[in-house]
Amino acid sequence: MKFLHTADWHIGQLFHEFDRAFEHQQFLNWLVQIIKDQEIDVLLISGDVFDLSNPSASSIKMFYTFLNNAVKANPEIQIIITAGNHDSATRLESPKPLLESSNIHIVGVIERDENGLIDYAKVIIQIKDQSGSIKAWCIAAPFLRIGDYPVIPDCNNPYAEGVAAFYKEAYEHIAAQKQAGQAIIAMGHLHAQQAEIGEIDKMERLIMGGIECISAASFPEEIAYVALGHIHKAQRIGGKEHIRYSGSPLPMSFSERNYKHQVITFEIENERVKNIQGIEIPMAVSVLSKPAKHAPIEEVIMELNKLPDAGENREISPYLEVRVLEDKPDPARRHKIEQAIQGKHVRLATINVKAPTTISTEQVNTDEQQKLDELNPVDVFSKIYTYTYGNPVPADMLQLFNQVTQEVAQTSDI
Ligand SMILES: [Mn+2]
Repeated sequence: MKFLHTADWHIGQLFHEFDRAFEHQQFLNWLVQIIKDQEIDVLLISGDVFDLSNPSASSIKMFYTFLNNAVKANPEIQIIITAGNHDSATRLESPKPLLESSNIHIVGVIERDENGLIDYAKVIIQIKDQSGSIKAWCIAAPFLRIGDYPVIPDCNNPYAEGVAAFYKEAYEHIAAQKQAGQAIIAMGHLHAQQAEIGEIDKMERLIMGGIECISAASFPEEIAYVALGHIHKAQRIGGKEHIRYSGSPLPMSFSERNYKHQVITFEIENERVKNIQGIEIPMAVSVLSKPAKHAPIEEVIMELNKLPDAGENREISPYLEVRVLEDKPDPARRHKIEQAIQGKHVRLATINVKAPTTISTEQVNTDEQQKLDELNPVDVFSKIYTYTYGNPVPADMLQLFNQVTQEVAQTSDI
């Protein structure tokens, strides 16, 4: 039985204001072809199908069209979809009644029974072969929020220990009814310990309040494969081949430009996993950072001039991050860059400005801890300038700033 594991599609994501519908469509077309060519029996999507909890009509349509095409590519396919932290658990689940009769399962919400206990039967999906006999069981866990996992009394880490207990109890629920020769697999949308993370993942961690990481030991040993989502870099966890992040199909930030974006396929035979393989996803649109290292604007422009000319199709022009080294503000920076890339085969996504020498906030602040109302506007301006550019404000600029503050003061006196 052949499985395909993917996650973190983030359909509907804007890349620095650019709509990515074209890229998502290319990926989904490619995936349908892979399902067909590789004769995939089970497709696992481990969360963050959409980028927003209220996806647009066109994003939803794109997803359902994909499901329809995937089923056409292999009418016997089983599809298991879980909600990530970006998805609305209830909204993702809303077509469930319609899909119940098909082989498409969506798990967004953790339900409880009349006694208030977690209803594990609702997150456990039976995977059957063409003759209808059970070949494997899947713990289809979505992103778990407070209240979704068991409460462990007197523990140091309620989240990490609660999530571990969730997988253990779900596993026991299956173990009590499964027969020999049937495998158990699990899905999860979480931050695993020792996971290598990128810029966006760090941001998410801050947004989510830096909740604790889940150790690889939280998944019972008998689980044949753990299909994870949430971290965008494809990787295995805790040195274990069978506990993996598939990674996101599209780069979500410039820091992900060197990732090998992929989906994972594996086979289940009896209770074991075999032939775990990554299939690299062709990049419809690449992300470029120019120059390789931050450089003064003159050098940057020379580098940008070397870029190839644009072809017919703007949809496939690479996204460009321009890296500029600046020791003083340059109001014409954007204009110069836009001029240089006119007619070039790139789309300007962002300008990343850096000072040659950076000063930490502490260095600027330690001389004296002053209250904001003790500082005059010129002091605040000087401190921010020094912090940003690593050198003192030039005399002419300071004079102009003084002039402005005096004018403002005079106006407010009247
Ligand atoms: Mn996520």
